[in-house]
Amino acid sequence: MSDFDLVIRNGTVVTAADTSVCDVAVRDGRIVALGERLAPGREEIDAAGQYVLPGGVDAHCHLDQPMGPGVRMADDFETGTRSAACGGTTTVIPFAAQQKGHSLRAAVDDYHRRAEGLACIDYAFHMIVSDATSAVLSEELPELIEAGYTSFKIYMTYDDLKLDDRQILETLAVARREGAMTMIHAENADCIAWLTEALEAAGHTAPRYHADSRPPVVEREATHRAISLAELVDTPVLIVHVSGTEAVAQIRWAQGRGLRVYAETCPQYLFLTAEDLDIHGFEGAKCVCSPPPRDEASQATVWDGLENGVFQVFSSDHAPFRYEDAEGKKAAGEDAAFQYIPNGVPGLETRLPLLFSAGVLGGRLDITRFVALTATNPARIYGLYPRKGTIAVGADADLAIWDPDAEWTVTNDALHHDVDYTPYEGMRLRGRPVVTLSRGRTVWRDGAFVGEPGNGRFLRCARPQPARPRGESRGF
Ligand code: DUC
Ligand code: ZN
Ligand code: ZN
Repeated sequence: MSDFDLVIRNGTVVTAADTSVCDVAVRDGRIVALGERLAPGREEIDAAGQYVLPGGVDAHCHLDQPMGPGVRMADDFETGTRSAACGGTTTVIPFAAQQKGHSLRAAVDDYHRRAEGLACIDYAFHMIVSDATSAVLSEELPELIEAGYTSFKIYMTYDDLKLDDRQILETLAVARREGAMTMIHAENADCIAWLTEALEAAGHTAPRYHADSRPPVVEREATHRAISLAELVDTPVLIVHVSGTEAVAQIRWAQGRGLRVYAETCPQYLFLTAEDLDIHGFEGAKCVCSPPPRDEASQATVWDGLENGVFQVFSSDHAPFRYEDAEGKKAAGEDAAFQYIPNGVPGLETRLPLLFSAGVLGGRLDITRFVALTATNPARIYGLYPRKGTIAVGADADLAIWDPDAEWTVTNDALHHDVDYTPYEGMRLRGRPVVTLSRGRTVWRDGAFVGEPGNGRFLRCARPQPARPRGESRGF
């Protein structure tokens, strides 16, 4: 009787540190051996000529998040995690969002109910702190951090979410005391409100003006302020969805000074520009997200930052709203002014293939760096490592086998989310995951989803264990 449930043979096994051609053996959902000529397994996969990577960790996505009246996210835990699995991701970390005037604990409890029985892959929660009352800061937040919700996002914009500087300082102080990671959405709310009013008064309401209402300086100022507040409190922060050159310069400056400032970027800042908001009719609404995509120079800066260590994390920021839907992008009507268009683009399933094709096979990113950005670093930063994010004896058998020779075209019809479009329709890509395993169970194979809702488990996170940001100006 074989000792192994599964042996994956002769693949090029990649971690954030190394690549080596070897076999990977799995038993009871975990990796139990790595080596040459391992004993036969009850099941075998021949991965010769293919890469065996840790399953992706998508550390920033929105699933079934309650929205304002009349707006609904297209993906719940079932369709979102299904789509993620088909794109080589095996862990997602969406957000339990506190509503102003309500408790944080209530948001976490509600979010567990939304996930229950639906997730096809494992998941953890970040929290969103939108109402930093003294009860939240002194009781709920410390208790929840202790209970395994060790990261939270705060906003510097959006009226229903934003904190002012004093509240940010107080919230960061709790993060420092409790050892949590704070994610910051850095855009200046007053600048956006002022610009939006001026654009509206001039009749500039089409989707493309969304980008003009949130120019780079608005993100740059808030990024600098977020860094300064974190420096004052002396606690690490992670700046999410960084869009381009100006914000990157602030982060590089902070990292050069030795501050623990981490940064995340997303596919929309590599593959879209503000011009994608300026297409016929209302269609630009499909690419309305915040911060908005910038220009080609910013795309180049973001690529550099992925390569040189300014960025630690590459996430999707999947925020799914259907285009042809009265509760989606058109919630406020077919020709609604840009400020009423729900913000966000879908991307759970395309995140890894886009970066693999243009980054790894395009010669911009070493494959070990790809693994670091998409799996290992997010697992470390959010307290899931080494159970998730790497290939090592004892880790969960969350694996993706990639065929680097596959050539394919992105079409929304072939994706597995519940959104009716992808911003990347028609893109030609090279390389794709051919098998995804979640704790040893196959969830994606040869173009078919074969997982099951309910098999995904909730993950309590440990305190973050990030390595210091590398940032190029530190010189190593
Ligand atoms: N921006 C966010 O901050 N969250 C969801 C989507 C978006 O565009
Ligand atoms: Zn955000
Ligand atoms: Zn987001």
